[in-house]
Amino acid sequence: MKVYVFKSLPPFLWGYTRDLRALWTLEECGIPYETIGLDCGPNGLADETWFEPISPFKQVPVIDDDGYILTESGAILFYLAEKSGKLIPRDLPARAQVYRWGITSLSNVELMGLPVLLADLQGDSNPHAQALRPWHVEMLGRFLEPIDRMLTSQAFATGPDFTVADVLLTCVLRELRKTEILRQYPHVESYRLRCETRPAFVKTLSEYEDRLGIPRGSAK
Ligand SMILES: N[C@@H](CCC(=O)N[C@@H](CS)C(=O)NCC(=O)O)C(=O)O
Repeated sequence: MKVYVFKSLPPFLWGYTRDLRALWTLEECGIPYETIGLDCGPNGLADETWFEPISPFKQVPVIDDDGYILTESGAILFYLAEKSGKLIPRDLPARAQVYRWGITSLSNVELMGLPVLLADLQGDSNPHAQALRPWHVEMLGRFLEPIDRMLTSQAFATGPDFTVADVLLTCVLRELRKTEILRQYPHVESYRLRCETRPAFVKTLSEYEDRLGIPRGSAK
């Protein structure tokens, strides 16, 4: 398996990029892989025209499974879980819960969380994002409050077992890790930190930092 990832990034993106979730899942699933490293330029990957036939929007992550190419982090994670039979149960209703919480992570939590991150990264240079930030924070609460309650009685997103939905939810929550928001949802925050202690995540993050040539701990 080949996976397209970043090998250079500006500091403000360290630890936020979505290649991390694909790499973490590969580790959790025990799938051997090699990385193809891309440099993130001033326009991201927009100038990498050679990359367009592989990734239509010229974005990472992308996997190449013996010639089968797949983009979109959510699709990649479900594919890796299904392929390995790990991080996803066999039973259809239980499997559907994994899809449900993975999709919730992307389409509810990340949808409202990412604009908050972008507002913080762009600061005063983007007054429109600043103006909308409080609304995005409020909308996030609509999702994080019930998730916080849910995590008082179960360890992970779908119940007692860690699944690929937890990789997605944790990575999406990481986008908010330097904001004030997660402090308001203590069970969500302790869940995120607990998931990040998993050996596969620790290994992935260390290798991510080494690949970028940045100090250990700086993408945490
Ligand atoms: N919806 C896509 C988004 C992928 C995405 O935004 N990738 C970013 C890194 S996190 C990227 O490649 N940025 C470079 C660019 O857009 O030029 C996914 O989940 O995979």
